[in-house]
Formats: sequence, C-alpha cells, structure tokens
Amino acid sequence: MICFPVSRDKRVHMAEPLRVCITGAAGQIGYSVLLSVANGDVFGKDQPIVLLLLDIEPMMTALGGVVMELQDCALPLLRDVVATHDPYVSFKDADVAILVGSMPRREGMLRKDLLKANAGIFSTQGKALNEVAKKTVKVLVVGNPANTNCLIALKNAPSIPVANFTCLTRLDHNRAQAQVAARCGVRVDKVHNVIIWGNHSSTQYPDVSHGQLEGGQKISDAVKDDAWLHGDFITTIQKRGAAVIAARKLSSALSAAKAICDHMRDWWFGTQPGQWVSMGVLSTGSHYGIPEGLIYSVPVQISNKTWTVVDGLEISEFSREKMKATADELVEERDAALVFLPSKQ
Ligand code: NAX
Repeated sequence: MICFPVSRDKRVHMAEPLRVCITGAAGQIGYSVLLSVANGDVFGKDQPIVLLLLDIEPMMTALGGVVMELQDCALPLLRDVVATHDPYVSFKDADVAILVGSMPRREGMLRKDLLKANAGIFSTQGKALNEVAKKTVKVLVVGNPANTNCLIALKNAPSIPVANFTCLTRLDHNRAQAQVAARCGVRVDKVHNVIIWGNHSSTQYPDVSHGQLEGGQKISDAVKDDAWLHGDFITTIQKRGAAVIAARKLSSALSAAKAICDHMRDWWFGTQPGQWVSMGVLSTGSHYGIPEGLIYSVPVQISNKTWTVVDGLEISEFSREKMKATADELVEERDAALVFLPSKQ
C-alpha cells in the first residue's frame, strides 16, 4: 500500500474530506478521470478529497507512477492518496466508489467465461463495500458488462441501500445529445431530455421522442427526419463504442471519464428543474413494464442526492419493442451471471 499526504493545509476551514474510491485506477479511464475528481470539478471547489485507488497487484508499480503525477499536479483539494490492491483498504469509509476495473474480454474468450470472471470481481468488491464502506456510499459501476456487474455488487452488499448502486449509461446519453445537437446545428447544452433505455450494450435504446431543444421545440420537429431518428441515429449510438475502438485501437476513455464526472456531479448536486439524465438503476417492476430486478437505464431526476425515475412518459409501440429487446438481453445476462455466485443470490 502506498499512502502519502499530498497537502496538509490546515489554515483554511473546509468540509471534511470526501473519500472517493476509483477502481481500475491504473487503466486508461482511471488516468483520464482522476484530475477532474481531484481538482473539484465533480464534488465542488470547496470539497477536499481523499483518493482511494484500487488496482490489481501487478499494476502497483504503474499505479505508483499515477500517484507521483497526482502529487506533481499540486492540487490544493487533494488531501491524501491511498494506492492499494486490497479492496478492504480502498473501500474503507468510502463516500463514493467508482468501479471501473473489470476483466476485459480477451481474444477467444467465451461470453460465459467473461461473465464468470466479472461475477467474481464484483462479488468480492460488493462484499468489501458491505463490510467497510460508509452505509451512505454512492456506487457507480462502469466496468463492463456494467449493468450486470452493478447488480452483482448490489446483491453482495445487503447493508447498503439498493438506490446507492447505479451503472454508467451517461456516455451513451451524452453521445445521443451530441448527435442531435450536430444534426440541428445547436450547442449541445441546448438539447434536453434524451433517454437511454436498458443495457449499456448494442441493444440499448436511445430515445429522443420526449426530448426538446431549449425553448421547447420537440427534437423530432427540429430534426424533421423520422427515418434518421428511428434508424441511423439509433445505430450510431449503439455502435459508437465499437467505432471508437476501430479508430483508436483503444476503447473510449476521455469521453467515458467526462460521463463519469457528469453522472457523479448530477447525483451529488441534482438535475436542473424539468430536466433528466439517464442512469442504470435497479428496476422495481413498476415503471414502463421493465422487469423487476434488473439494472436498467431509465430517465431520472435527482435532488438531495436521491434519484427518482421519471414516470408517465407515453411509450409508442416502436419504443416498447426496443425497450423489451434490451430488457430481454439483460434478463439473459443476469441469469447467466448469477449462476456463478456461490449462493446463487
Ligand atoms: P483498462 O484495461 O485500460 O483499465 C482497466 C484497469 O482495471 C486495469 O488497470 C486493470 O488492471 C484494472 N483491474 C482489472 N481487474 C481489477 C480488479 N479486480 N480490481 C481492480 N482493478 C482491476 O480499461 P479502461 O479502458 O479503463 O476500461 C475499464 C472498463 O470500463 C472496461 O470494462 C470497459 O469496457 C468499461 N467501459 C464502460 C463504459 C460505460 O459506459 N459503462 C464506457 C467506457 C468503457 O468501455
């Protein structure tokens, strides 16, 4: 374990440091997200931070280099950095846990082997969170398959409220917003209330039928091309991750880090009145016919660090079919992954 104090300025009275754990911290998303978290862009410019960095043992030397760089950033809000391969150390008293590290799919690896490896990782981490993190810890699962990994972590942490577990679909949400903005020739922050439904996978359903541009014009009226909205727009978002990999030979990291920051900032500070964002959350079976017990991406509004599913949106036949297809995939993924848990929770 590497542990050193980066700054110990006691002259300024500030809030208690927030203990933020990031797993897979030596990886490319970890590298891209750390600065924003540590410089106040996510939890506020008056919120000191302690970073708890988890990676696997063979990555400890590389992680030590990241720790050196964090020190060299000379960040006044960053009070301590702990780098470790022990989840019981990295989750100790954590207020926030961003679970990025997971087993990537290697060439020739069967899907069931990938699910098995990740079921193991997220069971262990769920148990560690359950035992040593604060009961108020907010958990964001990024590592793929993100929805199912989130479900496994949640099931292994019965002492933490289920509403504290979410998975990242904000990157898909941001991609949808950006595609609409480009198509309409408006700034991206003038596009509101797009939705990502379901799994963070190629079955996800990006839906703009309830969205508007600033001023209230419906996105469909501004785009004036339903064939695009029901066709290429959807597949572009669904396949965007693969397109980035094809071009970069590496998966999205900069945009994933930005999405993580957006997700956590909105969870912390709330959404704007009348606006919503997409998050993968545990379904209760009471919204839009989504089966109970899946981590399924839905539109949420947030205040007081509590999300609420946006209810009562009218769902067309076209949307219903797409929402069911992604739910079916999630049911299959969940059933395949849960088999690998020792007690079949
Ligand atoms: P990298 O391979 O660069 O980094 C992953 C890091 O996790 C490595 O340092 C590895 O040693 C570490 N790790 C592996 N097992 C671990 C464990 N048990 N405990 C702690 N650390 C562990 O991958 P990167 O590009 O950073 O992507 C990380 C994950 O994010 C992948 O699963 C990726 O598929 C997923 N993504 C999810 C997205 C989403 O929107 N939900 C978008 C971006 C990204 O594709």
